[in-house]
Amino acid sequence: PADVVTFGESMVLFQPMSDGPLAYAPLFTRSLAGAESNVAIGLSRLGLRARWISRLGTDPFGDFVLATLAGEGVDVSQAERDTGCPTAVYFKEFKGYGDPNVYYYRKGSAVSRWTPDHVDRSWFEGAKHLHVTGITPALGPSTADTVRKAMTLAREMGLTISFDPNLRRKLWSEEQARETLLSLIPLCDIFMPGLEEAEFLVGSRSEEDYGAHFLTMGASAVVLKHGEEGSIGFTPLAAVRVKPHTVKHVVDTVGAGDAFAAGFLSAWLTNAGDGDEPRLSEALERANLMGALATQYRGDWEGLPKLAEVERLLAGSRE
Ligand code: KDG
Repeated sequence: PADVVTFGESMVLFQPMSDGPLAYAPLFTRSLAGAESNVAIGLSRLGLRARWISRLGTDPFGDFVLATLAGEGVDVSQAERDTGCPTAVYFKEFKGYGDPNVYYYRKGSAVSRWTPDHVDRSWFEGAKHLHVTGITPALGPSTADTVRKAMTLAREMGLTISFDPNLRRKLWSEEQARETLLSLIPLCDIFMPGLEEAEFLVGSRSEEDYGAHFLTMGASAVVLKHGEEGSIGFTPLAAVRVKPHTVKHVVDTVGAGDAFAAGFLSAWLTNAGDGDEPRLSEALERANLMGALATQYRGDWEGLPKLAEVERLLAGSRE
């Protein structure tokens, strides 16, 4: 059984050991990246059972991705291997300020070949919740339909669904991204955009208007990520703003949104009975902390805490 299922593409990540132009970086470390597997690792570290569904090449990088996720306690038993396509690769470029630049080598990857026919009931059996992102629909000719079918089937099977739009402008045109991401919102229960993504999707509005708008589109909870300003959650019964967990230095922002999602879901899914307001506050507090901790290390997920550390840090910040 799994508490949460995620599905999407994970890549081998190469990070230069020095800041500055990638063209002159001689040495790299190798790790793993992928929004959905980041969430799965975050959830696993927080004590939930996470299942990650994907496709990988039959290459050594595919072996590495599987071994790393399995080592983090994530159920990878349903990830498929494709003999004809490679595992995707991804490079970051650190400038010494701001968000890193990213370079993807994922065209023609095993995940880019996903079609709705691959979606299988066994993906969701025994699970309570599905988490998807707006990256997968951008990856191949039929990956958007694959995501749509997966969300529809998961819903039929009684799972709740969270959706992080994770807008990646390098992967598709603005028009395609806007249209596809908007079309998936009615299929989710929890919609979790960043403030800039909300603006990209429906134009500039107040935070309250974003909350109301996405609730009207069919979500039962909306979580707006406001980075260094914290986050705000909306349900039809409550609106809660939670201040950020502040950190002195930000090392690498990539992966912070996934850590935030893992923090939010870990609390939201395990605490159903308290009423919307305390439930939102608790989940947002944990989400803010996870997002902040993820920025403290190079790499998307290496710095994510285990449950005991989260509880210790949250208890400390309430004193
Ligand atoms: O959210 C972090 C992701 O952006 C990173 O792990 C790589 O999945 C990735 C993507 O497609 O950008």
